[in-house]
Amino acid sequence: MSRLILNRRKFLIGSAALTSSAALSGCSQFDFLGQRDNPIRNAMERANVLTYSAQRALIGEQTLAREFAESEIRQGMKPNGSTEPTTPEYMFLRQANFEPYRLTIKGMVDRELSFSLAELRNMPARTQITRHDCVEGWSCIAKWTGTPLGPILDQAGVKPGARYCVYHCFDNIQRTISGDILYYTSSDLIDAYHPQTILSYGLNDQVLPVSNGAPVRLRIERALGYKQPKYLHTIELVDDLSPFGRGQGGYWEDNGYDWYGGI
Ligand SMILES: Nc1nc2c(c(=O)[nH]1)N[C@H]1C(S)=C(S)[C@@H](COP(=O)(O)O)O[C@H]1N2
Ligand SMILES: [Mo]
Repeated sequence: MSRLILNRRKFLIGSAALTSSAALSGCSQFDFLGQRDNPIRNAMERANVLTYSAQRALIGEQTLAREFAESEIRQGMKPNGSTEPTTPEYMFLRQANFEPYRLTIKGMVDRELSFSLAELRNMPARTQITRHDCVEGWSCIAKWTGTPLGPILDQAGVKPGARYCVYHCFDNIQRTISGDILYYTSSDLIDAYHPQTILSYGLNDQVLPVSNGAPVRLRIERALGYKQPKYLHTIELVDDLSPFGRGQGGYWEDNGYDWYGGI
């Protein structure tokens, strides 16, 4: 963990230094942008691709969240937040036993892809026993089974400028006079490609129940509970989180929770 933080920090210092020296040079100085071989221009161009490729460079350095033994599973996974979505789309899928469900990968990808539940279940699976920590102050150890997200993103072909995955969910977490607010959250690509990040369809050796996010919920094991989107239907690759919700990268993030939400 500390190694990763160090790397993230170095990475941030590096890019901040670049930004500030470019800023110091002042707007009127930006004529050099038209010159092909200007070193500052080259550095700025590299800063743009720093998004996907710099994140990829850190991926090898990732630490794993702690995994537990079967004997440490002491209780069922406590359902929290939405536990029974009532949107028409979700109710339709639920009564059809999720047969027509599709998970879509879209946005800054070379090809938009979608997968049925059967297709996801036929992909290589990973099972992990981990601890879920909710900011409300409780935690549960549970066994999650699903398909790793990284290879699926590779199939879609993440475009070089992409920086985040936005996770769109079916449930109306809040109803307001201007309409339903649907749950969403987001992560960087480091967390998306983390080896323990799985599209989970199994919980404690059973089919994932509706109360815990059926048919598919994402696990990002080094993040807090609100970064574990249930009722997931679309993963959108983007370079900017501001167009979604109130612009903070998630439903709870829009309500003041930290975006990174790391443990
Ligand atoms: N779609 C969706 N995902 C969600 C939530 C939610 O309300 N809707 N709540 C979050 C919070 S705060 C927690 S603690 C966990 C709860 O997951 P669980 O019901 O499996 O315990 O889901 C997270 N993901
Ligand atoms: Mo939570």
